[in-house]
Amino acid sequence: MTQAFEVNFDGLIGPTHNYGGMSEGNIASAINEGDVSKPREAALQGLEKMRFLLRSGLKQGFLPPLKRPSYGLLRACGFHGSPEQLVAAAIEHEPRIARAAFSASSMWAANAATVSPSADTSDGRLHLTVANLSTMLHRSQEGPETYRLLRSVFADEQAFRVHEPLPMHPDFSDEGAANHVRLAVNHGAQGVELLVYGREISEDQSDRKFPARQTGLASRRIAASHGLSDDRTVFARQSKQAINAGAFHNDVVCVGTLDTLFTHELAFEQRDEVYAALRQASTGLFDLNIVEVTEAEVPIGDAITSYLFNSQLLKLPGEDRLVLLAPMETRETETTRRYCEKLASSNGPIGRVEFIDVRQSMRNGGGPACLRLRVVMSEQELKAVNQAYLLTEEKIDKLSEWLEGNYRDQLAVNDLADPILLEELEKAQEELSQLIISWS
Ligand code: SUG
Repeated sequence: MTQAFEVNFDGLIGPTHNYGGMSEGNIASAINEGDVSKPREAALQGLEKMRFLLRSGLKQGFLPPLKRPSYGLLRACGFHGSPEQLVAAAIEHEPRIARAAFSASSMWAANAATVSPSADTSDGRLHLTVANLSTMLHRSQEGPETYRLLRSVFADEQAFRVHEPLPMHPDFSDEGAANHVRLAVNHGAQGVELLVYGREISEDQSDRKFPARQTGLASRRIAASHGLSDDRTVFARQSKQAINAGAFHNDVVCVGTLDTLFTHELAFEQRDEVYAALRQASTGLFDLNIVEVTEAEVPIGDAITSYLFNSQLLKLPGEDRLVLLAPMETRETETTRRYCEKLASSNGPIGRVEFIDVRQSMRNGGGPACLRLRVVMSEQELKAVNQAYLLTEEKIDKLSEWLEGNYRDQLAVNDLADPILLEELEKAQEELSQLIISWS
């Protein structure tokens, strides 16, 4: 069995981070619409999370922000003229489109792609399918750019296969790894992949308060194109109750790694069947631990506002039990704080909880787990990946210097109309490209 590592590629938070209120069904995004954001603080919080993981002995990568504003989106929506004219006209006539064009949403790298490690795929390559993110306008522009980016990060075709997004149609709505969990005895062993969806294509949606962003069809086509084994793959439906409470992605109510699934009891529509299917799929590979949090312990509403489950569940070198890297908000919500205390004093598979400050992202509904794309890689794959995107502390220092020199302290939605902002964004982009080139 080959040794493998879980590498977290975090989305570097871009200089246009703002509170656009763009995501229906994402309660934090709706509540904070129109607030003044703090792009510099947001990006520094993200970098400090990466530094924390690196210092904990894990391998850490990053994905640069996609270029914003997206003039392509504005042109496609019928605006024309110079960049300044495009932006000014969009802000005047269709502010929602303007906000979409400026969205820094690629920071939530868990939505970049679904990833299957080479130990699970029929051709022995590591497969990544870029998510089409078709449900939300501002996110639907990410796919083609993310595809180009992932092609350059995972360029070696002997080792990696990067798939284009599924067709841009509601039948194939796909939100990437936010609806995917991989379990295994150790990272290098064959695993069980759990693909979670919110609707089937022909279903009546009238009992839904919020959109279900992933279809069963999309999940099944991804599993097939990655060459996953039927016996080791489980498809599960998110519960309507969870979606209606604001769990717009499964990773808001569930996270798993190695032999442990940490989940809210209301995460899945047919909970008992899902657990039984996971136990069946893991037979002969590992003994599955399910750490289930009940509604009585943590009401689903608290799980969603605190983001208890949008934590990173990590195996740190030298520690026997798993560590849960949770957002600060989990410590500030009574029920989740109590639950974390209980977890730490129990002798279950999760031995410790650490809290991290990613408040700027949290206010848009993005916790620690949203900010990272997990890629399980063998030694050989680690050598084959584009080294520019693997971090060291020195690179983190450089990125933090770069953003200190380029990001605004504050950004109000009205500031998007400022033509000087466009010049600043061009300069920031150019300097970041130069840095990455110097690391290639
Ligand atoms: O898609 N928020 C993102 C948050 C994504 C969280 N990702 C995971 N759960 N893995 C979303 O809803 C809000 C942007 C705004 O309103 O400006 C936003 O897109």
